[in-house]
Amino acid sequence: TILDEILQVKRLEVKRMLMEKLVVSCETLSKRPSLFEMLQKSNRLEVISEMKRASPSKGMIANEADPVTQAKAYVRAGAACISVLTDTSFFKGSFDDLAAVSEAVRIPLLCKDFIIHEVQIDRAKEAGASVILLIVAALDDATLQRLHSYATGMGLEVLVEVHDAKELKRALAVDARLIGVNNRNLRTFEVDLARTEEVARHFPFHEERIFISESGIMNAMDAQRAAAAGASAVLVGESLMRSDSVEDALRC
Ligand code: IGP
Repeated sequence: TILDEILQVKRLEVKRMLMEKLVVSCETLSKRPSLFEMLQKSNRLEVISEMKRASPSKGMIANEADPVTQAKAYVRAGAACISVLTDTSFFKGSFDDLAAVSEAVRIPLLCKDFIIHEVQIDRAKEAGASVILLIVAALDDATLQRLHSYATGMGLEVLVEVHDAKELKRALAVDARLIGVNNRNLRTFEVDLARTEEVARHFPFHEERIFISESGIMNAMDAQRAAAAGASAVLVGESLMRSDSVEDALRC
């Protein structure tokens, strides 16, 4: 599957990263507000807006997009958080994109990648991210636990991505507080907003946890559907990248 293919490339990337020396001086990194706290306090549906040039399922989306221009437009339009894809092989993003956006905005910043090793978390932090993504489908329980603790231990927030109730259980087992349902199946690319409703049925809303709906949100109706299922935020890439006016797209 495409997920297996991506993970194979990631293992090579990690090998390369491990050979490069990296000094992360945490003190010099400016602190961003907490995404968790922000979403907990908010009483409206928030948007995590994504910088996404291309994807394996859609091919080219916005190849010429400038990450800084895009991120600034997202902030003006009221985004709660900016997500930057840092994968190069499949999504045409980079850690340089993340670093550039980091310089330009002060709001929470999500490093969107297929993280399988600590060295990628070091990179994310160095490039200015305050949140990282961990995909349950890409990790075994022990690795998920280890990477989750590693990231939180260095002051990063973690968005744990699930696709069904079984994966939700695994996310809860590592005590994930930010949990995202990916409406897109990373193995088949099938997108179905009913994933959000299905996982919501099993979500412990009474606990201090945040529920986020990711992918395939194309319009206000989709966003409302996610909100009705209990989502505090939606993670939106493609439809914002294709929109002529991000502000208009986010206003509704
Ligand atoms: C955004 P969309 O359909 O609005 O472009 O989706 C985001 O949810 C998607 O890019 C995504 C993703 C991921 C990408 C969700 N989880 C994991 C890469 C890896």
